[in-house]
Amino acid sequence: MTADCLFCKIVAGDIPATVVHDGARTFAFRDINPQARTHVLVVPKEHHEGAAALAAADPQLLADVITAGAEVAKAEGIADSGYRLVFNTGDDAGRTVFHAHLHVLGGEQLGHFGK
Ligand code: DGP
Repeated sequence: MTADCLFCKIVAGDIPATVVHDGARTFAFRDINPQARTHVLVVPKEHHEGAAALAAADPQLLADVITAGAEVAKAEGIADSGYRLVFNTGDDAGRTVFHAHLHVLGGEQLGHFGK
């Protein structure tokens, strides 16, 4: 756990959250400011700054985060209709929390870019 990291505190249970998955190395909870009908954040329990840092340090753990995202989507009932997995990176993406986290978004028709 890293002091002053919001998501480390949520994983530790020091800050309340609506937990939807508690695995060996991964953890998931509902986003406090949902951007879709279903919006869950999947995090590694260990602190890693972001997706690329996690990939470099522990590629298996990054794979575990993505697998947990797919399992959450299934448990939330959105696997068949489709969903989005997102890692925000940098200011233009509006990133605010510097503990790697995967957004699982779905439960409705999502806006599409490039069309
Ligand atoms: P990002 O923009 O990718 O850094 O996403 C951070 C997300 O974290 C954002 O969608 C809102 C969510 N969030 C921020 N603070 C809290 C909190 O205290 N609890 C929960 N459940 N989610 C939070």
